[in-house]
Amino acid sequence: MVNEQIKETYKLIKEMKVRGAGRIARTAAQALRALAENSHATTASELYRELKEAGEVLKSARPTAVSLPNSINFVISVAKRNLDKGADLQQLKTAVSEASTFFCQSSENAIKTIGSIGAKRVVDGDNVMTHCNSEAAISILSTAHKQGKEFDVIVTETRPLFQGRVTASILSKRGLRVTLIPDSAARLYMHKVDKVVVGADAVASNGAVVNKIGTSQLALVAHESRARFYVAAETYKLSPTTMLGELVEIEERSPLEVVPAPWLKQNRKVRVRNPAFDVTPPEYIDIVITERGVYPPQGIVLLMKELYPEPDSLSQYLQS
Ligand code: RI2
Repeated sequence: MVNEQIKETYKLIKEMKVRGAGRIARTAAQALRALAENSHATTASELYRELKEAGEVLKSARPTAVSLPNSINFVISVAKRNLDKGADLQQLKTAVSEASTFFCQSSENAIKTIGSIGAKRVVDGDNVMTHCNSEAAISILSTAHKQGKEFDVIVTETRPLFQGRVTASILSKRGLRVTLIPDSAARLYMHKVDKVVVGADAVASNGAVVNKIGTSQLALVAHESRARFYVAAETYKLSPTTMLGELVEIEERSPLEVVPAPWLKQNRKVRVRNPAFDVTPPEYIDIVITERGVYPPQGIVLLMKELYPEPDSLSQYLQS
């Protein structure tokens, strides 16, 4: 039985009270840390079993963002290594706590680094479009703004949960010039757009990017309009199991996020679908901006192989 805190974290992630691929990864790592610190386990093996069980529960909260299993696998792989080396209970607790802190700090640093790398691609006079709410994409735009670059940002509102409003509000409060548009207006505005910058929930080994629903439509329209299409993705968004042929599962959420309950009742025969993500093929992406540098989508597999040499075992991500 997993403890209350893990159940609470599961709920927060599932109900999207905590959302954004990077944020859910850090939240899961922190939950494992809290579990280790507060556990009543009497042996290291018992604690390890608790961590594994909690990890599986947390991973099941949302199926698409690969940052979630990557962060959990990282913390648990450190625990496993320590257990195998004969760590006692206290040593295991310390190792888990340090691994969690390390993951969270690396994540924050990655977002900053992506900001400074990506900001080089923003120039005075640009019109930059972004979609949904991505810390990595926001980092690029905010960094470019801090550097004194003068540009405009167009934010799509991102139905059904309107996370684009969150982005518009953050950027506007930071002093950027922001226009919010409905998703359906993207093509109308694309002719003035120079660059589109979006985040990622998962990057597959062929360079395809899974991100918030509507991203692939934007990419298609950007391609038609010859606007550049940039993806900002920390390396824990790379999906190692796609190298083994696994597909990224697209989360389908409740129809009640799309239409209210009374409407659904009155229109029982209408099937309402609510896929949370879509897949943008590599040919519509110019570059993937990671904290390890800028990659063409077709080259991302090289980085993936380096960071995840054993894709089907516990993640090697960030291990020294
Ligand atoms: P960062 C979000 O998913 C959006 O799809 C966003 O583009 C992506 O995670 C990456 O966000 P959701 O959790 O990690 O809102 O860059 O469904 O913040």
